[in-house]
Amino acid sequence: MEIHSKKYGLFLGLSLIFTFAAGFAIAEIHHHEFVIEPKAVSRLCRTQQIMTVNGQFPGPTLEVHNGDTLVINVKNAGKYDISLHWHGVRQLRNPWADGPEYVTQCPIKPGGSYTYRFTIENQEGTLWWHAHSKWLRATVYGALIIYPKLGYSYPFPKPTREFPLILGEWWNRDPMQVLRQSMITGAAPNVSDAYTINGQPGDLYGCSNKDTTIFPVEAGETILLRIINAALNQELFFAIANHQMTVVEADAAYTKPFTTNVVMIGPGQTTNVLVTANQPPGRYYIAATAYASAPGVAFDNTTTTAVLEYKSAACKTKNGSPIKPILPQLPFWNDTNTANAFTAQFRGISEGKVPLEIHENLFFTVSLGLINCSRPSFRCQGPNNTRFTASMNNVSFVLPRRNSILQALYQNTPGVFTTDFPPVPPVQFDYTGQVSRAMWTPSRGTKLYKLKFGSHVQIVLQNTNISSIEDHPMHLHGYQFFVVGSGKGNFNPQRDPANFNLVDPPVRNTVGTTPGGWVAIRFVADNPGVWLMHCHLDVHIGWGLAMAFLVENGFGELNSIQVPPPGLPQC
Ligand SMILES: *[C@@H]1O[C@H](CO)[C@@H](O)[C@H](O)[C@H]1NC(C)=O
Ligand SMILES: *[C@@H]1O[C@H](CO)[C@@H](O)[C@H](O)[C@H]1NC(C)=O
Ligand SMILES: *[C@@H]1O[C@H](CO)[C@@H](O)[C@H](O)[C@H]1NC(C)=O
Ligand SMILES: *[C@@H]1O[C@H](CO)[C@@H](O)[C@H](O)[C@H]1NC(C)=O
Ligand SMILES: *[C@@H]1O[C@H](CO)[C@@H](O)[C@H](O)[C@H]1NC(C)=O
Ligand SMILES: *[C@@H]1O[C@H](CO)[C@@H](O)[C@H](O)[C@H]1NC(C)=O
Ligand SMILES: *[C@@H]1O[C@H](CO)[C@@H](O)[C@H](O)[C@H]1NC(C)=O
Ligand SMILES: [Cu+2]
Repeated sequence: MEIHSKKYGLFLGLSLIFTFAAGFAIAEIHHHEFVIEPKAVSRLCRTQQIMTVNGQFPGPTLEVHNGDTLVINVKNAGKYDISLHWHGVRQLRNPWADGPEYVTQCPIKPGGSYTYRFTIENQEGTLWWHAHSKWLRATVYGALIIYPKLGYSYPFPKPTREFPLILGEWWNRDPMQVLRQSMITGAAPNVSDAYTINGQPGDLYGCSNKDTTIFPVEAGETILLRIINAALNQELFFAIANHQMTVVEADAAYTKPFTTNVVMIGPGQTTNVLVTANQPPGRYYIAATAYASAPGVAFDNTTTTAVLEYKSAACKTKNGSPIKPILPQLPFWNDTNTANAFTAQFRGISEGKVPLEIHENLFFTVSLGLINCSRPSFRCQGPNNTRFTASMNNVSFVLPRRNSILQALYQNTPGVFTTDFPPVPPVQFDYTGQVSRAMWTPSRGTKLYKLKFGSHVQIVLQNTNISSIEDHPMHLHGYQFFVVGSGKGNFNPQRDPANFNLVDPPVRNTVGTTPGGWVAIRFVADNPGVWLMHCHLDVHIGWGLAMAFLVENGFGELNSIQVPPPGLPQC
């Protein structure tokens, strides 16, 4: 790996196969030009300008093998600052390529460019990439598919066909305007107008259906669907009429296979499922709709569809009208039991890898909140003249404005961040019970938590009932982690660890904190850098539901952050 990452610079501009000296594995370098540009697209019978990559929506699918290097030159021909994040890629010692604006880099200004260079090291499966600036990821996203190294195969029978299946969320407005309005008013932003599958809402929206996404299958074959939830603010239930799904991988980590009729997938998560076309040849809806865990909170209650279409099926009835596909049964929008039952089935294939001795025992609350206004005002249109906010351990995360955290760290620039993020909540309370209204307003800050290189970390993420109980899909940059336990109510440090799965827990990069419950994760802090941890509902990250880790360098160059790449944008 080291030889590789040092040498690829020599070959810039050439697209060639690079062979390791050892001669065993062949790693390829993939060069891509990504031009961020506005494009007029029509959905729900309206045409509007959206931000795209190379005019494509969804953006280009990147297909690589484990061990390959990507060199992606991003040119910003749009009107907004932007940065791109390679969601789930570990970026070992290379936080410079991670992407969240003001965290690991300054954004790419309109007219500017930045080349992301990174190598996939020991990861395979489905990941994705997306904008990590404000709400631009509403339309700037695409799949990142990592195949096993050449000569290696999946730990399940090879499917005859594979499809990326990206779930998205669509507004009949520029999403940046929707965000802007909510930032002015302090109220919750408008919910979306549609969900999409590979960019198309499907034909339940009372609009032209000719663009519905079709997944063609031969009767009898087994296909792989690489499901990605790229929705901005909504966890989703997903099902295929009359077809069972076998889950084999999630967040680029293989799982013990299990069969299910419904998938629950949070923004940021991916789930690979095998589907066997074992039904009478026909047309079957693939559908997704909201899993909305917060009682009384508005959400987009529509349903997006695509069609699983048997090639041998008749498309028209005898009189020429199209055959209406069968709709799958989807759970009710507040069906937390079904969501939890699905998630509980995950088992990893990571026997013997889970850290058992813990050096850093962290306990983080994840909360919404409200800021009181002294008097009614246009800027306080949250409930009872408030503004919405959110926090972890009662700190609402504030992005720096004048520098990125990583650049400030590297240049020793003071005043950009502090390293006093609390390891436990500053005040203990009944997290999931009735919380005194006086405690609903967090403090603000750009606080990081420092981790020693190589330390074994456990984090219990505790959901709270501040302002509302709601599932938060929590994403950690730069790492994959073991999900060792979860439960209802308040975490009990005496009783609950006894039930942890330390044998074959699932490995993920994004995990839900069940509404009114907790989830425990573990990882080894072997990747130095600044790594954001945040709720992947963009509405919540905007309110401050985030923190960041500063993982210190280990001993020697091989355990330290690489030097910054050329052309890193400055603020
Ligand atoms: C949000 O929804 C309200 C009510 O439907 C509407 O008046 C407003 O224009 C919408 N704002 C945006 C930015 O779409
Ligand atoms: C969705 O919400 C709207 C407005 O609240 C309501 O009129 C409609 O019946 C709901 N639709 C479904 C499918 O629940
Ligand atoms: C879900 O919502 C329905 C209708 O609003 C309600 O009757 C039901 O009790 C709710 N279920 C749960 C588990 O909250
Ligand atoms: C708003 O105020 C009303 C009346 O005082 C109260 O019943 C309600 O719970 C308050 N809502 C919130 C979110 O504070
Ligand atoms: C959560 O807090 C609300 C008040 O904001 C309260 O009505 C509700 O009972 C609480 N839920 C639980 C499980 O205690
Ligand atoms: C905000 O206002 C509510 C009453 O609406 C009050 O109960 C609460 O203590 C106030 N919070 C703060 C932090 O002042
Ligand atoms: C959060 O901090 C604020 C400001 O110090 C305080 O008023 C509030 O009670 C704290 N809330 C919690 C949940 O600790
Ligand atoms: Cu959240």
